[in-house]
Amino acid sequence: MTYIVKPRLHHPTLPENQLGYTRRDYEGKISTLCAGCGHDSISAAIIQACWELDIEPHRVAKLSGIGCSSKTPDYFLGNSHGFNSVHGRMPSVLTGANLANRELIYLGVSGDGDSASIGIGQFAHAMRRGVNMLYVVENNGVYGLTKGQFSATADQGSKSKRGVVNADAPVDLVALALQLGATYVARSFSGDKQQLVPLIKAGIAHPGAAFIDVVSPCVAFNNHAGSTKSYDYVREHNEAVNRIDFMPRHDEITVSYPEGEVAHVRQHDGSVLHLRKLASSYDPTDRIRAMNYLQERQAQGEVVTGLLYLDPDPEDLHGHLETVEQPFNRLEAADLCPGSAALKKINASLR
Ligand SMILES: Cc1ncc(C[n+]2csc(CCOP(=O)(O)OP(=O)(O)O)c2C)c(N)n1
Ligand code: SF4
Ligand SMILES: [Mg+2]
Repeated sequence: MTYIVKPRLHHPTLPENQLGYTRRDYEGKISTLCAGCGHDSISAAIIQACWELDIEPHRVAKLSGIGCSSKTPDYFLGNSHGFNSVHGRMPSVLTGANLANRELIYLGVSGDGDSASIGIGQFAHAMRRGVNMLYVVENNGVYGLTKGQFSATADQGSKSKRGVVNADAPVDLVALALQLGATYVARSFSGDKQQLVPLIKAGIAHPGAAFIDVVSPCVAFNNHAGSTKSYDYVREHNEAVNRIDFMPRHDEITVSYPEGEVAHVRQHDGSVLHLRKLASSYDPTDRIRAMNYLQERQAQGEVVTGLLYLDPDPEDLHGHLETVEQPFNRLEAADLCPGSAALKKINASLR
């Protein structure tokens, strides 16, 4: 409950990361979500990933829209910058913040209602522009906060808690992100921390538009038989294409794997992803193949999880626009005003 203040004391032997912080230093307020909500597990995975990456909390900007999922940034990274925006508007606020200061790590948290309905236009443009961010959708197939109406990601034929059958075709945000040009695309499950934590770590390190769709059951309104976003359904139909181990640039790489089962992908910043292939023919650097694979497996009723696509050498929005390196708040008047001689030259070139 938000009115109960979290105790600041913790066990003196809690492990610390390289900055001397414990996991507790990456937590936020006490969650007000329903006990068992998948969203809380995603918050725990974000906390774990940031702690393991030795991220200084003040370097993170977490932004969200409206919904149970969009409330969660209050429950992690309590010492980071945060902005809870309007329903479906997180991507444009994040894009603006990123353009103003590229030095922060941008974490967008949204829901399936927030991103696939009211915010679908904003979602599309953030992906196509290559905004450097990790965008996480906590996907439960319903509008949890407003009591469980079907969202646009609910599968056709799936049943609501009251037995109503969804007649509409679903929006697949992973397929959209792939089509729109996102350079890191993954799907995971809130109940699979082993898979989710490295996916979040690699997504944060990715210098472009990274998107993770996390199936996250709503225990209050969408966890019954007939739902395709329940804990039981996802556990039974989860088809992982690979397992990731993420090695940040400064880590000594000591892990060894059996030959033929691992793909090593080096990212632009020097970090390395070790992908243990579970589906032997799967190549995560082939966008078209990823799109086909997704459709094929979905037609078989499978929920495909893992790292589905990665461009190891992406260009982000700042690269497209050739912006200056320095954040706006550090630019002086002299940097922003070219002077009358330069202005005259520009005007003359337009005559
Ligand atoms: C402009 C606007 N329209 C509608 C609403 C009502 N509303 C609040 S949250 C929400 C849906 C949230 O669903 P989702 O993003 O899936 O989040 P969840 O609660 O399922 O995590 C809606 C429709 C609103 N707050 N603002
Ligand atoms: S209503 Fe659903 S999404 Fe919202 S907190 Fe409860 S279980 Fe989670
Ligand atoms: Mg939802």
